[in-house]
Amino acid sequence: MTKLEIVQGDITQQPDIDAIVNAANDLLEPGGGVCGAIYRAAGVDQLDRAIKYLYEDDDGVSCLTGQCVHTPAFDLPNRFVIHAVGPIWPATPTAYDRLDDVRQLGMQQRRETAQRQLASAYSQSLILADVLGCKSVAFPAISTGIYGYPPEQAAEVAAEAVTKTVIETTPGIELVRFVCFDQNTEELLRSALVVSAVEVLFPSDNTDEQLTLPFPT
Ligand code: AR6
Repeated sequence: MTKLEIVQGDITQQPDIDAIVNAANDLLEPGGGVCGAIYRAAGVDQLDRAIKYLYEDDDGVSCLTGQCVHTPAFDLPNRFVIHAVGPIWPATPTAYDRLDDVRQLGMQQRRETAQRQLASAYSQSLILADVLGCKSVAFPAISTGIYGYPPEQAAEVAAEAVTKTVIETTPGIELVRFVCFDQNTEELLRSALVVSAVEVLFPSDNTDEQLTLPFPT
């Protein structure tokens, strides 16, 4: 059984965790927020060199949104950094939308895509950590900073994706820690985890079945 923990703190200060997750960008470049903190703590030059050495091809370095790659953690006290690319929240119609009707998906569909990509960033990180033999993983609140994903919705997606993945796919992971930078994120995640745990353990599909079961006469 996997233990899920929520703490308030800094993702770079989790010495008892095997793999910490970076809220990366799709070019895997050093950035601000969590990404900047992780690069500084790991050592900017060595992390940057590792990324290029491991993942550069003729088109440069990139990682699809919703996917992840890993590097050593270098000067961080962890074994690995998993660089997961969360989605940018589609907030307002862009010039691109107005110009290109044919390829325009519509705001609702783009938000649904972002939701799937965010869930994937969490579940793929856990699957990769499991493949790497990690027993513990720490996540920041991916996409809720510079990428603008609304924190409440992001907490629901994170809670559901992690709960489902550890139960269905990566039971070998013993500890998942959500490291929240502020109290609001922590509270949102705490509520979302309670809801998703109940939903995963008692799926609503079964409720009707249970209610309509014939009673013995
Ligand atoms: N530890 C834990 N959480 C943190 C820390 C920290 N040290 N620092 C910030 N947060 P963000 P994103 C919280 O912007 O939205 C980067 O430039 C923060 O308060 O780091 O996925 C990348 O390179 C927020 O709740 O990630 C990308 O270009 C959450 O972590 C882009 O930003 C995520 O904020 C990714 O944006």
